[in-house]
Amino acid sequence: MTAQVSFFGDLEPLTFGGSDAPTPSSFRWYDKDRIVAGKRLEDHLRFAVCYWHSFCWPGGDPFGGETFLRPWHHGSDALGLAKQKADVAFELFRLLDVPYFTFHDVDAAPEGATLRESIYNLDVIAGVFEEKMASAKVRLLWGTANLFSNRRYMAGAATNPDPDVFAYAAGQVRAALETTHRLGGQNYVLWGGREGYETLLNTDMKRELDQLGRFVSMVVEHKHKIGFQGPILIEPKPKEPTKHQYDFDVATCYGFLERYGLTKDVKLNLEQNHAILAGHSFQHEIALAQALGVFGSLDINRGDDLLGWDTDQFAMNVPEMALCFHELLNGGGFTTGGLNFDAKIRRQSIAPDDLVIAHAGSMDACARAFIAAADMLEARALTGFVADRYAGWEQPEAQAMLSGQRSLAEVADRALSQDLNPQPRSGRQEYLEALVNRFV
Ligand code: XLS
Ligand code: NI
Ligand code: NI
Repeated sequence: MTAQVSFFGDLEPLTFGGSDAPTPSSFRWYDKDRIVAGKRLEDHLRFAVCYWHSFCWPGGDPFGGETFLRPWHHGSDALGLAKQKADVAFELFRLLDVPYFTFHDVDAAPEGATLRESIYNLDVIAGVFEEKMASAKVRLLWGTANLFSNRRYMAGAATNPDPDVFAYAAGQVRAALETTHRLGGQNYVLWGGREGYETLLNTDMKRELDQLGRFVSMVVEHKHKIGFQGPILIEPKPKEPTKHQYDFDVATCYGFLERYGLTKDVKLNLEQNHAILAGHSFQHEIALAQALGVFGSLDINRGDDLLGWDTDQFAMNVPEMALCFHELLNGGGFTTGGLNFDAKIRRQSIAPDDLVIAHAGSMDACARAFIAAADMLEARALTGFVADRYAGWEQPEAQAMLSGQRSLAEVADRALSQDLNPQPRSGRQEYLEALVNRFV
């Protein structure tokens, strides 16, 4: 038959086979129809396969070039190769039975010699996607534009000192947003890959932040103009490629969105490895984004404990993820977001089915972690303890302090008149850690 069948050999679509099922031909934990916390697992987890790491990255590192030798990376007919790549991509989506995928403009379609030509190419491939999606299950979780690889963006896209670069980026984003809309995308992502700086010796930071604020506002205005329903998502990352990224972490992004009046339309796409680079846990970033009302979606992957960069490995650590999913579920789970595998196989994983095994293994790990999280939540193992810990704040006098009905002097006077002498209580961390281990 076609190229896609021969690329993955004779693999059949994966199905749930139970915990003793042989890998990689079955899922052991990801039973998509299992009802967990009131919903099918598939509808909770909303897995997406990303285009860039799986089908575009050739397996290079700073010391060595391509290891994968994908057939669609070699040849001169750029659009033909992009179509071949789409065949393989949709074959992987089918084998994994995933509900979503994600892509950058330049992952899907070759960059042309001009902006106009690039937009034409994207349009052609969007047509190919549309045709494939008509008979496939897979839907688009989000689209995005790559505003960081081309050398024109070396000093930033929206934050570039040259306004023509800002305009060029607007050209790419308009096309990518409209393509995302055309394909029924649920969100649109802006990762500020080059929106940061290397040295203040050549940088006007205030000006660059204002440029970025205006750029994101323009994207929001355009989203409304074309009737795109989903949120715009920005993606925090503290460093790499630039030394100082303007979208450092959740707290920094929230400050940025507040300053430019964007919190209503823009939410956050959080990534595990980025959280670690920022000196946080993923769990912390999820909980904070939810607390601030800007939670959007997740890029699921894993950093390496010993390496200080964005290794983007497939997430496999069940106990760690269980705590993240506990936050996710406790905050109500996804609405338009999902779990996007912003993850790449290692450069020695050169067999075609390594792509299948990596995704399936991580889907299983996520499912297992999610089930543990749902059990923990149902038992109120952690939430019950936390509610008790703060129970004093439910008392009328405490509520009055919080709601602005008491001044500092009134509160202070009460502490004196009642001769308050509060006694510390144990935080019971080890008790709780041991409790978590009963579920994972
Ligand atoms: C890179 C980012 C990127 C975004 C999409 O570190 O994670 O892959 O998710 O541009
Ligand atoms: Ni990402
Ligand atoms: Ni990343």
